[in-house]
Amino acid sequence: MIAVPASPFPYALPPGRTALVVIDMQRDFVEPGGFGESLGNDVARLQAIVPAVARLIALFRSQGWPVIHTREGHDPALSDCPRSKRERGSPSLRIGDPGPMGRVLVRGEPGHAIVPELAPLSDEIVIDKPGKGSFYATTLAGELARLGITHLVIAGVTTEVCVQTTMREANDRGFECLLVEDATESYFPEFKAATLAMIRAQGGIVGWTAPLAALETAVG
Ligand code: C5J
Repeated sequence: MIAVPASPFPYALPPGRTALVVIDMQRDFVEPGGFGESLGNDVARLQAIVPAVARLIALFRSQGWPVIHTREGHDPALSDCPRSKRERGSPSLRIGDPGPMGRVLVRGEPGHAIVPELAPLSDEIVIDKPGKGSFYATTLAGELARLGITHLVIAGVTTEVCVQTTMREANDRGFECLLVEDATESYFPEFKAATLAMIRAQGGIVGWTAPLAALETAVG
């Protein structure tokens, strides 16, 4: 076990049973012209964490530990996109509409791709998900079982939406989860702060949080 200084208490990381899950670091959320911006958000905050996420991915690759990437999106016919999701609110572009990076949040379009700096290696697992949680309607649970994974280190965007939903889904399935504080981001700083606080409250009711440097030092 590797002891990682974390909140609310040290996180015991078992090498060989720990995977990194990088959530939705897609152009549609991180770059101008995509889904995130169509909802009225400033994507610059999310762009700023790309170097930290790259360091985290490099750490896992250097240890030979699994790196799993997720992508939120829908098939071109939008058959897996609930009407409620497409029609809610008044975005400048709706899911499936043509935008500067192709059809918004549709698989195979340029905007759906993971940003080039964090591109998955050919042998890394990529989970396509239609929802906010990474377990809903995906193969993630099966992949983790196949790999014998019990612990998840989590990064990506956005902290209070897909990251938190995934961490709660994982926690309910018995995974011990650590969220890397500076490798996750929200369009809303106050939502990020609140999410980190609620995850580690009540003795780590959803899991742990730690800065990237603490994990890097502990893993060595
Ligand atoms: C959102 C996500 N925020 N990846 N998706 O719609 O967090």
